[in-house]
Amino acid sequence: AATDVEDAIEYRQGVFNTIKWNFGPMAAMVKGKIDFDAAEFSRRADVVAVLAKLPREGFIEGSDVGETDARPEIWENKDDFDAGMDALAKNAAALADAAKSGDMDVIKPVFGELGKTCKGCHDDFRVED
Ligand code: ASC
Repeated sequence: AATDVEDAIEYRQGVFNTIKWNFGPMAAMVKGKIDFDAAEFSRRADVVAVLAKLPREGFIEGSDVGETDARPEIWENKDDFDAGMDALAKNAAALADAAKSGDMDVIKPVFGELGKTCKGCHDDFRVED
C-alpha cells in the first residue's frame, strides 16, 4: 500500500538524519573545530554503529517515489547498493572500535574511511543539491 512506501521513506530518512546528528560532532572533533571529548566521541560512534545497520530495510520496492533523494539506481543496481550498505555497517563498527582507544591518531583514519563510505553512496545513489 502507498502507506507502506511512505512509512519506509520516513523510516530511512529518520535513520539517516539521526546518523547525521551524531556524525556531525564527531566530524567537528576530527577537524579540530570543537575540543576532542573521547567519551562523547565513543558514545556517538557506538550509536552510529547501530544506526548504520538500519536504513537498508527502508529501501523497499516501489519507494523510489515522492519527496526523496533516493535515485532509481538503488533498485537498478541493488547489489552495488547493498555492498555500500555493508561497507557502511563495517566501517561504522570499525570506528566504534577505534573510538575505544580514546586516541585521535587512531580514530582519524578510520573516521576518514567512514566519511568516504558516506560520500561514495551519495555520489552514486543520492540526488545531491
Ligand atoms: C556529513 C554528511 C555527509 C558526510 C559526507 C562525508 O557530515 O552530511 O553526507 O559527512 O560528506 O564525506
